[in-house]
Amino acid sequence: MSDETESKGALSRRGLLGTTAAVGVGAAAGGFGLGRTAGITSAEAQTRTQQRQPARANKAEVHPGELDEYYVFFSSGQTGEVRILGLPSMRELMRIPVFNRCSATGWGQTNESLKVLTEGLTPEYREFLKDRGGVYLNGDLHHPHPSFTDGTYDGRYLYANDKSNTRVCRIRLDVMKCDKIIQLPNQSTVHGLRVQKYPKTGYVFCNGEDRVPIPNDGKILDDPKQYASVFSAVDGETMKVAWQVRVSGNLDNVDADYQGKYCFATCYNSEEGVNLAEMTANEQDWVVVFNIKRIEEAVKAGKAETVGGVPLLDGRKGSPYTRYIPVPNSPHGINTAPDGIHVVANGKLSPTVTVFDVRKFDALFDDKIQPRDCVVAEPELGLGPLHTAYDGKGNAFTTLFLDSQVVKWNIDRAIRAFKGEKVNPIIQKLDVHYQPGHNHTSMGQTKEADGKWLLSLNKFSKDRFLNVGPLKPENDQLIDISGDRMVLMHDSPSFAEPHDATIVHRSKINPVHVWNRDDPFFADAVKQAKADGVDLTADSKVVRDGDKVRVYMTSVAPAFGLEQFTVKQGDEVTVYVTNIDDVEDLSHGFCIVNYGISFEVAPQATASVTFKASKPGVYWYYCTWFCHAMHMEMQGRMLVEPRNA
Ligand code: RUQ
Ligand code: CUA
Repeated sequence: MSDETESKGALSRRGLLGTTAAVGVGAAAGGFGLGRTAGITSAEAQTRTQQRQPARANKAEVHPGELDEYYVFFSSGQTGEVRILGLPSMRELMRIPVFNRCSATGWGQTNESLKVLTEGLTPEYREFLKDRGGVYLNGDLHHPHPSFTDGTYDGRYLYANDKSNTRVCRIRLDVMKCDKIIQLPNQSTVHGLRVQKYPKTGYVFCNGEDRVPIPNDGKILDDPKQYASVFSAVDGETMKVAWQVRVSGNLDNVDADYQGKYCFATCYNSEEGVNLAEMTANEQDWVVVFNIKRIEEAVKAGKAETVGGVPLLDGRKGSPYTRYIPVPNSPHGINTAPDGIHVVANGKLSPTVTVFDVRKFDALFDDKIQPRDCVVAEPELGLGPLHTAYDGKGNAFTTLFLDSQVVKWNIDRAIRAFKGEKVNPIIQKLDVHYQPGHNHTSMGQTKEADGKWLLSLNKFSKDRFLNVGPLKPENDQLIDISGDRMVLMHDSPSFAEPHDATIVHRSKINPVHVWNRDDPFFADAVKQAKADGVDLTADSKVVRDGDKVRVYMTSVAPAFGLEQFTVKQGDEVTVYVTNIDDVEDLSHGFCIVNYGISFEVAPQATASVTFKASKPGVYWYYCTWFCHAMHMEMQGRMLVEPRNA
């Protein structure tokens, strides 16, 4: 028995279960059909046992000391960070804190990170957060996407969304740190996020998912007719909102073409309802296509309203800026093929995916054809299609959430079948474990798709790993797609919740080894030191400025520049630590015991924290990163004099 289910078998199994598209809707309402894997048949159990054996002598193995061929940028969902994995080893290489708080690096505590976390808040939410510490400490990071130049990755930035607090972040790929976070006005959540592929990024496209009143100030409450959802284009260089477009329905996922002319989003809830029954009442929803040039011209011509400080256009049905293409109810992922021509919208509640030809969009906007004329195929693939990836050889790989499978199918054959030819587009179905959401191919979102690897990001792991209690890891599976058949290579558990991932060839990414002293990331510290007459790379001293105290110290293994410093109770203290080691990987940390202060300082960086010395006494500080044989001795004392002394 092979380790895969043939398409024929899959169809008959679906027949056995009596499942149809209509049942898919019911399954969604009743727990999304999770019973399917709980009550597996013995044949399936046997298949699964076989899949526990290593599939092949092992191409996915990366031997000790060898480097991976690809970087994978993983989202972490409600953890709020970005993770970097190596592929094919699936080793986790690094975590980049973004919307979360990080105990190791001091993200959310250092002045450098607080600046990133606060400077892009909208005024109304800056006010709202005042009595909550001034900063959000949670995020829900779904979609990490690197910047493009001319249809492929250029190694400059990675952008991602925060669904929970309606933010967009940018990570600098030279230092692997987040340098910008902005919150989008007029919008509730950012769900889908993709970037402009041509000529470059350019725009970062951000889907507002929920419909809310604009402005959302309490004047309109339980009157959903007056709610709207909004699509935003953020300038990826300045990280400012370039424009927004109000749409009909809720936006889900988004992608862009390879010409720089159009972007398109799946849209559910064309009913504009506020509960599940209302949202799924219609047979059809839409893909909304945005005409970038028309929007830019309208904004330039002053046709946009300024709302919340940004230009907002009305792109609801019937507007010149958008077209709405009907697709089966509640589509989810939308993915542009590396051929630059085809775009696949994934059916979710429908067993089909809908294939568009972007070359028809000019005629669509000129009203020469009808919206559905842009559809060139609509193959039925299986239950719960969510996302599609490509091998660059004309094949597509679609996750089937309800069937717990990945289906490989051929785009050209799907187009021929749509025209009436008797040809089956489905090439192979492979069981995955279990309930896949996103999937990703190596370089598959660029015109340089190389057809080597596929990742299936599965929402459930169930029995695939040692039991760790009621909360389970997810299961990210590595699949070899270089041959005709997909072959499962590796199971990789992950913590909440890698929604999405981008696989980037290592030749595209070139991070620095140690910080550059001119880096803008800590430019504020350099400026303040200069004003205080301090050379950060040489001096360690305390500067008093009223009840503000600035403590400057170097760190070089195994000693801080100051063995002790003294402040007064009630002082506002800022400690600046500069790591003057320039040896690769020689990081230090700075932690003040019982003061809740801790942060990382990598080679040649400066990092700082500001706090109130509210409690008198002796407080040791120590280095948190094991830097030297005498690392334990790398410490000192903060002496806080009582105020009345
Ligand atoms: S969505 S599992 Cu947040 Cu990317 Cu489809
Ligand atoms: Cu410096 Cu440990």
